[in-house]
Amino acid sequence: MNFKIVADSSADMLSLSQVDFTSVPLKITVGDDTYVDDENLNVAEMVDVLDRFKGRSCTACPSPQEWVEAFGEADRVFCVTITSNLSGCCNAAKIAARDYENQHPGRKVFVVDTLSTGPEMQLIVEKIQEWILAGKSYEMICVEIMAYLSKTRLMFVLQSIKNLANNGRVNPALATLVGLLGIRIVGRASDQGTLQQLSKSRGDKKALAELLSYMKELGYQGGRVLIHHCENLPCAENLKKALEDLYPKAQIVIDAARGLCSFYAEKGGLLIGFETA
Ligand code: X90
Repeated sequence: MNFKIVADSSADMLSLSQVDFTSVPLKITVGDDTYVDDENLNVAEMVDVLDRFKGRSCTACPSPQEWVEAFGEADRVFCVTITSNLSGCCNAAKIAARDYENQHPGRKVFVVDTLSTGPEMQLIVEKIQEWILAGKSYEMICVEIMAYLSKTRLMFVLQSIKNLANNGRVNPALATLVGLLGIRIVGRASDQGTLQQLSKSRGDKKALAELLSYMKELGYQGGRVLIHHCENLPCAENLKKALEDLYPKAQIVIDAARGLCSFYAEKGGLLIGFETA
């Protein structure tokens, strides 16, 4: 029985070390150019172009066909998607799963709607890998994924929500904050998988303090943390240091966001996925 993990590119993962893995890219259209969010994308260059671009830009999720191709020849697939409340990804994956199972009787696909994105998706993918390596059954892993998901959270600190607002991904009240210089929006993925603003702060220092106190409030007690940043390594490192001071045993990993998350989180944005107790 061979296992495979497939995730859309909003997980910010290009590969996985020990289990068969494929990232299925979303696409980002900026004026007449379309960027495919795969290993060939130069994220820094795209972010730079976006920074200067004044016209319309948007994103698109993979088609069911693209998902099916990624499932390959696996007997058991764990398919991890971005929140179904902000993207058609999960819906396309569910159609793909049904087609795949019909075309290959006996094979199975478990679609996980993470109601989140970025580093929280990565936490889940890595956990599934751990369980596969530990020899757990497909059925067992399906059950455990849902339990694990209820213990992980996603928070974010954004300097701009222009792209989220222009693409109708935040509520209009939040969208009015667009472009306020020096303002940081601290928020979380809500239980419905939408953006929920928790506070507005002026400057990075205050935003990080807010973030830390909300992490605690949401149940963080020193578990695993993944920080994905869009061109903002200094801020990610400050957060890592602050967390290590408070939780010396915490396992914290920093990584750069790939295309989709960089498009929406924008320059300076941080996404933080973490485990609660
Ligand atoms: O289908 C598509 O075109 C993709 C649309 C994705 C829209 C939202 C992406 C958000 C990326 C921004 C901050 C974190 C938000 C967390 C909410 C669950 C990252």
